[in-house]
Amino acid sequence: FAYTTRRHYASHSKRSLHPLPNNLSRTLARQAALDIHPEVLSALSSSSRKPIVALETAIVTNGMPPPTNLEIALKLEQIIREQGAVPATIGIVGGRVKIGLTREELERLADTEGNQNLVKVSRRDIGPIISQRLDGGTTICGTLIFAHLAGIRVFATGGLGGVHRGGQDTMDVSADLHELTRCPVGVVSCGVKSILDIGRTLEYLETLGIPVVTYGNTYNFPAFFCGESDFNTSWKVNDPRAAAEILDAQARLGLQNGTLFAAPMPEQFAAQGAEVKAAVDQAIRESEENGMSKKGKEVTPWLLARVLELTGGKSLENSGQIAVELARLEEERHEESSDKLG
Ligand code: PSU
Ligand code: MN
Repeated sequence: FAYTTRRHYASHSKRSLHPLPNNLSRTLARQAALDIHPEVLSALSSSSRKPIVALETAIVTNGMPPPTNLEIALKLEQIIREQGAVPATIGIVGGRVKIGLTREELERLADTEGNQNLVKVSRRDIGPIISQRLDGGTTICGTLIFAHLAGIRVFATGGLGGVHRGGQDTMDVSADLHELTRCPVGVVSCGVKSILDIGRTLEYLETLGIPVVTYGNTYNFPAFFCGESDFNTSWKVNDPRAAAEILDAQARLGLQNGTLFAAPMPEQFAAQGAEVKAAVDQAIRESEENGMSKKGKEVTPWLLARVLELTGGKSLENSGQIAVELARLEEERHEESSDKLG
């Protein structure tokens, strides 16, 4: 108990002196190939602490063609800001990890000139891409790692990677799933990528001990933007406060796993959702028939653009609101413990 109390004091005094969160000491931050954008650094610091939402860049470098990728990345940041949170778009530029990208850096990753070789960065790629000073977009796996390193606890994205169809034979299972066991970050999404085996992905998440929570008034796990799936989750929350409380409860126990929040598409889009589903099914059939067809590659960008159109960035709004509530909870807790100590 004495230890806990001492630690409590220590983290208190650190809070006022230290601009960086506990996951990265000052010394390490100086030595690492890592830059935190001034706006994000200020949002992380105790004096001006603000809610932050991490965003990935694999969808910018590898998911969508220019200039749509740049437009969408900027739009996502804007939606986060409108919710009163600070966006931290994470990527790798010239072999340096960037937590929060400048406009120029984002443009470089969006490759509007079309002359770059951009890496899709998962955990396995981090050492090589940094040492070879390349540019790359971080997947959900890669983004989780750096968000956690910086102490960012909410992350907005479209679709989580998972078990691919036929994955029981090919063993094609995204590293996104395992990363959620080591990064205590809330991932707010529309579900998993539309090309996956949803049932097996949910089984895998259960085995890994990742809470899967439907964000809405249903237990149904959304089929990305194709409406309902045939699967239910064990938990649902209906508002940002309830979502933040889940993250907070886990954090207070020091649990290291992340949480997946999956928000179904708003009801008024259900009909369009069915249309999209038919298109996805057709695209998947085609790509299955002729291997990874050109059409198959183009379908993701089209779908991503479409989901934004259909949902109006709903999942982004949700994540912004959860980050705001989480910051509020932390503040309340901070005041509570100050009262107790004082
Ligand atoms: N969702 C999409 N398109 C994508 C991705 C997600 O609709 O390109 C990206 C995300 O960055 C996700 C990654 O983390 O794909 C997973 O890729 P893999 O299955 O190779 O791990
Ligand atoms: Mn894979």
